[in-house]
Amino acid sequence: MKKITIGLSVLVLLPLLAMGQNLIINTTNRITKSLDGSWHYIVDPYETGFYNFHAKPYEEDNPNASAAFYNNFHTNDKTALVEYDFDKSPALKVPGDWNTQKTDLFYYEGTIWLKRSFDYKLKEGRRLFVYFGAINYKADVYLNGKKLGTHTGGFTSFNFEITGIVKPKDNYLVVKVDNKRIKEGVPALSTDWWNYGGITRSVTLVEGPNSFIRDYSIQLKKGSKDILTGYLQMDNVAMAGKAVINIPELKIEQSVTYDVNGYGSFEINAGNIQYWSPAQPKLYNVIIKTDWQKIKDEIGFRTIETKGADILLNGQPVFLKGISIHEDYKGRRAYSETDAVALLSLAKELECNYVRLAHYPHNEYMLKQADKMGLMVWEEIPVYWTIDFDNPSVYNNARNQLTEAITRDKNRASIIIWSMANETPVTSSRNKFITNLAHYTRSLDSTRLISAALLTRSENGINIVDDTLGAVVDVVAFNQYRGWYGGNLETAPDAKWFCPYNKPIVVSEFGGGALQGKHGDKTERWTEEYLVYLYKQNIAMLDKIINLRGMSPWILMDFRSPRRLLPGVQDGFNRKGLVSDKGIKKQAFFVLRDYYKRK
Ligand code: GCB
Repeated sequence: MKKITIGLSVLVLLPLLAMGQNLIINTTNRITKSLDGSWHYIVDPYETGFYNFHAKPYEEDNPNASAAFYNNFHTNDKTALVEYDFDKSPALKVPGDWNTQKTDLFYYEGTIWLKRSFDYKLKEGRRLFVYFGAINYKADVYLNGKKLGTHTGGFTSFNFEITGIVKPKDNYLVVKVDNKRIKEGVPALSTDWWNYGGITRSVTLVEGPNSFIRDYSIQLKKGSKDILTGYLQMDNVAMAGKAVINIPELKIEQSVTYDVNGYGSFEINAGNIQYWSPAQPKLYNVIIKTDWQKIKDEIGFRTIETKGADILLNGQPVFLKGISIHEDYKGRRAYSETDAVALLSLAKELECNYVRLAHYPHNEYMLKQADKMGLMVWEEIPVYWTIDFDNPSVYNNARNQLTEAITRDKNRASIIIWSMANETPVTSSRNKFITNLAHYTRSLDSTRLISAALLTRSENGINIVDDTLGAVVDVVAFNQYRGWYGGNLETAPDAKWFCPYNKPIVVSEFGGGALQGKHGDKTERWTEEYLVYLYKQNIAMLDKIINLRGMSPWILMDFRSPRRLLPGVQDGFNRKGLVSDKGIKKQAFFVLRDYYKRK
């Protein structure tokens, strides 16, 4: 623990934790240098480079120990004992999961250290940050032997300032990545997706002036057709000042005052806005200017609300023709803009206007592309199945992941729903946990809808959707697997449904498995014909739910899952994709596409 004294008060600092609050947004439109590429790595299952032989972390006991891997120790002294060497170790590509890059790391869950060196001339009066798109799951980050901080959570962005540490030459950035699954994690021990380890998204150096525009929010005001509202957040201002928001196409040039903390809120009468929608995904150039900086974004404006059973986009009822998507492309973690375009183009081919990005925040390319391509988005945090709902630190972890997701993505018109959780067991601690997350989300962003993928139950042959969280969310969503995990397909269209909430219903999952290319009778599991029949019968069934306002069947592409073991069929893949992991469409793809065309 460190202590620093400010004036008369003494602050006790916990070890540095990267939290959503200091996240720099829209990094792609800033002055940056990429640190992607080849990084040397050391596999360290015993965490030898972190703990001494009595299990004490070097950083507490002896931070300069040559044996601590973050010190990247080298010497010409031939008598010295040194038991590691990054530069003689093999390399991994960053971004990228380690599992699919090296066969011997396929099932690896534990610590791997990655190192990359770089040069950087930072001019006087400028500041520099290292920004990570995502690291799964826990990251300890060091520059030139100094600890920058720790980050927990595998799917959100974070950054650390390195202004005072970076040198013109030979910096070494060392990251200890640990993807061990833990009971107190979010997610916890069990998921139905691959626990890809590594620096799975880009690493970037972000440069800015001494005071800079760190964060901003610009959206249509709730309930208004033409008022833009939001805030600007400057970092490190000496006094109150002014910034300008410029939207040339709307002839907006509005001055915004920020206070001594760098915060300024605003409302702008925007006149005649062309709203963002799937039919016309209009984005406006938005420029924020101060004396020291100018930053550009492309932002769409739209309203999203519910009225009774309807979802209204820009005041008009809309049906969410969706598909669920994992951040998995052709059997590896997706990470690039090309991957994002490939996945979302398949959704467009399917005639979707909506995608559920399951089960965690996806990379930023997905959101920026969804904005451009006109796809509405459900974004989710990995509060999945059975996490430890009684543990306050688990709540703080989930809340922090939510903060980081909303901070990064709140200016994306495509996002219409924040989802709190997936298929969590109904208990009072879970209800409290998720209700608190929902209230918290509304306090950060009052303009979007809140949902969670719930479960149904059955009583006297009736399917009942009465999870108490239904009262908390704006959109009642549930997953159901009729004809796959149970339930008869033949009689599916006659199924009866009951939901006590007069709210829109979105079926967040249904589906079944098929091996692309396997054919047979519609009653034979794993055949394409079975999946076709399952889709037809499920669609016939769900279409009769009176409040149904959308669906996102499970799932666009076959994806890796260690739970899916059947040889010759699954081989480590969840086969519920409408497209195989090789990219080939199954017949059921066209069943759903035709339904969406008709709808
Ligand atoms: C679910 C889960 C999803 C699984 C899917 C399945 O209900 O939400 O993560 O992958 O079922 O295939 O069983």
